[in-house]
Parts: sequence; structure tokens; C-alpha cells
Amino acid sequence: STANDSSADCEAPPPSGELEEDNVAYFINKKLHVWCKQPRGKWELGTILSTSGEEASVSHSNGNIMKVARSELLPANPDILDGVEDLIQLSYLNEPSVLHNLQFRYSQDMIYSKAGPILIALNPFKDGQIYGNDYISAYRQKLMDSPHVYAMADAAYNEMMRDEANQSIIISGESGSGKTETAKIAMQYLAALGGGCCGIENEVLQTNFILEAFGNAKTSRNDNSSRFGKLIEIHFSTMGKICGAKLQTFLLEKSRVVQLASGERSYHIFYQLCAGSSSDLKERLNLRAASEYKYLNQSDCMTIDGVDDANKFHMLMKALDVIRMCKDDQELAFKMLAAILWLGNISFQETDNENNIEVVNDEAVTTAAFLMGCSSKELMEALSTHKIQAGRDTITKRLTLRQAIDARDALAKFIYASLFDWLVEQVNKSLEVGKRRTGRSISILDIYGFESFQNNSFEQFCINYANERLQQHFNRHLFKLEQEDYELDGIDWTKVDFEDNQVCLDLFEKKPLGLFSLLDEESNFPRATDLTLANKLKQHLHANPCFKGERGRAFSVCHYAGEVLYDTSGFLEKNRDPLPSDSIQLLSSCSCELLQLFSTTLNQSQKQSNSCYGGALDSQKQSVGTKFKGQLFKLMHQLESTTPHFIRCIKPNTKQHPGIYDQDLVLQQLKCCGVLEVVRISRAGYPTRMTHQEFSRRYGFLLSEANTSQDPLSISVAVLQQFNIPPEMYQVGFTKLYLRTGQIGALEDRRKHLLQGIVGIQKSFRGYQA
Ligand code: AOV
Ligand code: MG
Repeated sequence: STANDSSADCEAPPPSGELEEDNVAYFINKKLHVWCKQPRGKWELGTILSTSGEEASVSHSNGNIMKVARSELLPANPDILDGVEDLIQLSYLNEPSVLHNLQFRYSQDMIYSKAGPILIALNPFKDGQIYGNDYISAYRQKLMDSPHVYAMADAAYNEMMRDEANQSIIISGESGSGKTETAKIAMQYLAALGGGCCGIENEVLQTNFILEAFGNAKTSRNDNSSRFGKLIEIHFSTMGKICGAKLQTFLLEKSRVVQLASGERSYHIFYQLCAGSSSDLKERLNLRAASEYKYLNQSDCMTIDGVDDANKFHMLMKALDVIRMCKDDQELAFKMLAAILWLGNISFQETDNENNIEVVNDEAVTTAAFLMGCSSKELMEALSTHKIQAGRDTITKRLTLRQAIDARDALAKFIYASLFDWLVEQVNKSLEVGKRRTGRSISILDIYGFESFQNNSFEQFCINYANERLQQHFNRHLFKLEQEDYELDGIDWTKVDFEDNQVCLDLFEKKPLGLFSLLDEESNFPRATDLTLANKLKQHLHANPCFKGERGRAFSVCHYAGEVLYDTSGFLEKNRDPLPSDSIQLLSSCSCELLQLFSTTLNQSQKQSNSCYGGALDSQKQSVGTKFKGQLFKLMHQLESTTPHFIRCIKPNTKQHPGIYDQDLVLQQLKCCGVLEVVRISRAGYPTRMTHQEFSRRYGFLLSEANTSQDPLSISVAVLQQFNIPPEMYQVGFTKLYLRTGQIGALEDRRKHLLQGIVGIQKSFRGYQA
């Protein structure tokens, strides 16, 4: 144990947040634990034996004594604080203390913790038996109050009912950290509160299954990775029962339909369809085994351990029934999937020496054309030629192999993305809220967290921008909460500093000189290359402190979560996301109703363009980046009218195994998801808050002179004075006492000592009696 074995010398300076000159002696004296940074970055517990100059001699728990630089030491919390539920309760809020506390809890299967208003969820990678109806009612009846998704969902629900204010639960974290599972757990809680009528709450839960089939895939980091962002807005009746819901999705990863990394799969639905469809359906769609399709077999991975795709397909069909999608529509959707798979098997051959190609007329072409409702000839033409209108004449140009492959893949991607949007629309129709109410909804946002890899491309660029926006929302909310609290209680607010990330957001959003604007400008320019883009960015943005030009096609952005190096390769193409006019033409002439619908929707959003082979972005078409930015603005606008609740999911290891806690990995995520930022903000302020009643009850008896006043406020102030707590370390509010970090430690220490003394006396007294 730490602090109870030395004589009470209360004139020693109370420890402040860091290990500083004036409290090292205190630590040595009291043999208090410190964190000691090891050569490989890990932190280990030890006690300081002595110091000389900038060096300290530290003894570790294994008996080793080492010389360490003083700067490598941080104060550790007393054992009594091991595993506290809220990190803010820690006397010392440094990185190793936060890491240790979470690890301590994780090792005891306590996967949820709080950091002030945030819920931290560590992925257990096992069924912890902490969900289900018994737990739901325990939280509902306040029989349990330890940190849990249920507790947060309950708080959101109660606030909604009490204030008639819309709520949001914002979940973020990196891939595989548990966002989607957490969202489902929150929905499960809300659904258990009951539905208005006809099992609408069950419908809401079933949507998860449908969305996951079409929008999730196995990646190297998560066997069930969501490849899109999702906001579900759940509406409640005046009685507090679910009465409808609305889904919004963001930025589906289209490239996965046509291109797979090794060890990864395409969207679950393709494998489910191939494995689970009835022989009748197989015949109607001319379906083969998944391994016979190039879009699927290009990766070495066709199955997922422990997952039965055929069974999943049956569950999917049930879920589609639950949301009342008619069998005809279901069949249409499956037909589109089969068409995509057959499109992928279409191949090309060169016709002459000039690199001109034609489509190989085989089963792939006939089946794809049949499923799409066009002739093989029409399909072959659209994939191998480009028609240009020149006055009254039409000039037909043959495509090169690269162009033909791109045209084929663009068509497949377009059909899949349109199908996904259509599906979301069908789900929304089925969950539609009768009359649009406000004031009684809870929105749950499950969106990709900050990403920083070796190689970061356009996807990371968009994702990280989204996180930058969410981070600002989060900071402002936190700031507001703190400010309200302080001002209400009459304490001096100016002594607290916050940082904002507006400069970084400006870098992305400013017009005309921001990342998105410049990217669009360059996308409009036919001769532009990724290199000219990079140069343009460097030329115009070098003055922004969050921007750094790098060598060649690269640039860096200083995000709130750290610096990320982006490679502009592919940026222009991904931002333009072209679909050749010939393909658009083809789609509108197909007899398949869905394809007609898709092409009409496309035409509504963009005027038909003449060319995309020049490389330019069609002037009428919105770029992917701009569209995403627009969606995000709308999202932020929606969220701003809600009371937010934040959940940060953390992945304790990359192996997806239970019981492994990788400190470095956790630390890096705590940084990325802003938990350390909260800790920092709390440290800047006065994290320890106790009402005068609580404080005087807990520490009043430590006063050496009996205080004549019974008033809790004057007792509190007397305690602070007796223990020489410097005035800059606390503020006295109307109702509460606000203390800087670390201050409560010294008082607790004193209190424990005195209490132990009392217990000791009682024990010996009892012994005497016996
Ligand atoms: P993600 O949504 O954050 O990743 P998931 O929610 O899909 O991550 O979680 C990944 C896996 O972790 C799940 O399939 C479960 O096996 C396990 N898991 C997560 N949370 C829990 C929990 N509370 N209890 C038990 N197991 C859990 V991504 O969608 O990849 O960003 O794009
Ligand atoms: Mg997910």
C-alpha cells in the first residue's frame, strides 16, 4: 500500500498534478508510487528513493533499482483509487494513470468506464453476460448505476422525456472497436422500453441486420466491418414508446464491390446470396458458387470463421419480410446483385494493334444483359465504345483496355451504391414516423473513427475531416457544459483555457482556398494529375499552420488527434467518381425497373454530361468530396439541435482476442478519440467538485479546532485553510467546492490515517475485552 505507513506530517506540500520540484520530497518521504517511463515507452510503477539533480533513483516492484531522468517520472494514484469508475476521480490524471485505471477495470471484465461526461467502452471480444432483460430492468429501475451503454441510453431517454428535447448518442472509435455493437446495445435498451404498435421496435432492430448484410464486410481489422456511416433517428410517442425511425447513411465504400485486398471480402450479401438462395432462385439468376465470380475470388478469402452465410441469408429474408418488403422487390434486389457479379466476369480482348478492344461475348455478357434487361449487344457497346455527339453526327470511339475495365467497374459500383440507397429508402418507408414529431427522438450515430495508416488516401481524408467536425461539436459541448456549471455556481470562469480546432476545419472548408475547394477545382481541370493537385495545395495552403507540404504527391494535416500524411494518388479520380455517359444511356434503356429508377435518380442529381474520358469532372455533377461535406453539414446541423451523449469505443488489441490489453494501442486511441483531451480540459479546470455538505461531512472532523459554525460552507473553507491548500488550487462556489487535480489526495490521506487510528483503537479495545 502507498500512503499510510509514514508518520503524519501535514506540513509537507500537498501533491499537485505533476511531479514537481516541491513535491518530490513529499513522494520520497511518503514512499508514494510514481510512474516511470521504460525505454520501450511502457510505464512501470516504482518508488523514488532519492534524487540528485535531474536524476532520480527509483526502486521497482521487482526489486530493481534504476536511475531515471526526473522528466520520465509522473505521480501515480494511491491504490484506493485503483479502478475508479470515472477517470476524473483520479487525483493524478496523467497518461499512465488513465491507462492503468482502464486496464485494471478491463482485467476484471469491467469494460465500461467514464471520463467525465463520456462513456468509454473497451471491446471485450467475448460475451460478458452483461446484457439482456435483467440488466435492462436493473438499469431502468436504477438498481444498477455502474457505467454501461444501458445507463447512457437510459439517461438520454429520461432527458428526452423530461425536457422534450431531442437527444443523440454519438459513438466513435476505430475499426473493430465495437461501435456497431454498442449502437445495437443502445437500440436494444430503447426497444425494450416498448413499442407503440405492431412491433415497430422489432422492425427497428431488424434494420441492423439488413444494413449489415449490404453494408458490412470482412476486413483485415474486423470480420464485420461497417463500410458506411449511419445515423438512426428513433422517434417516441408522448407515452415514451418507439413509434418510428429514420435512417441516414454516409459515404459507402464503393470500391470494395470491384476490388479487394487480400484476406478481405466484399459485402456479406454476395456470399450470403450465393450460399443461401433456393435452387429456384439460383436458376432464375443463373447463380454460381461465390468462388466462380471474379469480383469475389480475386481475394483469397471466401468465408469467415464461425459464420454460416447460408443461414444468414435466411435471416436476411426474414428481416426483409419484417420490414414488409414485398417478394418482388426482394427478387429485384437479388437480381441486381447477380448482375453485378456477372458484370465482374466480363472480359475484354484486343482487336488490333492499336490497343483497341472488344468485349468477349460469353456467358457473363449474356447473363448480365439478361438480368439488367438489355441486349448483349447494347451492353457490349456501352462497355467498349464511347459515343461523342458532334453537331448532328455521332462519333464512335473504341475504348482502351484500361478504359473498358474502368467503365465496367464504374457500372458495377454505381448499381451497388444505388441499390444500397434504394434499400435504405425502403427501410425508411417501412419505419416512417406517422407525423413528424420533434422533441422526442434519440439519434444514434455510428460513424468511422479517426484513421491514420502508413498510406492514407481520399477515404481517410474524408473520414478524418468528419472526425474533425465531430470533435469540434464535442469540444464545444464540453466547454458549454463546464461553463454553465461554473457560471451557475458563481466561480471565475476566466481561469480555464480551452483549445479549439477551428483552424484545421478552415483548412478543409474555406472557399476558395481550402482543401475541398482546391480539390474540386483541380478535378474540373482535364489535364490535372495527382501531382498537379499536390502542388496546388502546397502553393495555396502553406500558410495554414495545420497544413504541411511534403515531398512529391504528399501533404500532411495536423489533426486534433495527430498528424496524418496523405498521398494524393487517386484523389482526383475518387473525387470525380465518373460514370460514362454511355453507361448512363444504357441504364435508362434497360427494362429492369430498378435500373431505370437508378438512372432517373442520377439524372435528377446531375445533368447528363457529354464526356468523362477527358478526365474532367462534369460541371453539373457534385464531386464526392463536396457531397460528403454537404451531408456532414446537414448532420452537424441535426446534431446541434440535440443534447449529445458521447461513447468512445476502444479496441484493446488488434488480434480480436479477449483478455489482451495493448497499452500503446489503447493510448493512441485515447488520443484519437479525444479522451485525453477531456482529461486535459478537466485538468485545466477544476475536476474535483463536491457540494459543501459532502465536503464538510467527509473532512470536517479533520479540523483541529472545533468549528463553532455549523455552516457547511465555512467548515469547508476552514478545512482548506488548515491544510494550506493554496488559493489558486480551489474556488468556492455557491453550492460546491471546485478543486484542481491532485488536491483531494492529501486530504484523503489525512482522513484515512485518522480513521485507521480510530479503527486501531477499537480493535485493541475489543481485544482487551475478549
Ligand atoms: P466497429 O463497428 O467499431 O468496427 P464492431 O461493433 O463491428 O466494431 O465490433 C467488432 C467485433 O467486436 C464484433 O463483431 C464483436 O465480436 C466484438 N464486440 C464489440 N463490442 C462487443 C461487446 N460489447 N461485447 C462483446 N463483443 C463485442 V468498423 O464497423 O470496422 O469501424 O468499420
Ligand atoms: Mg461498425
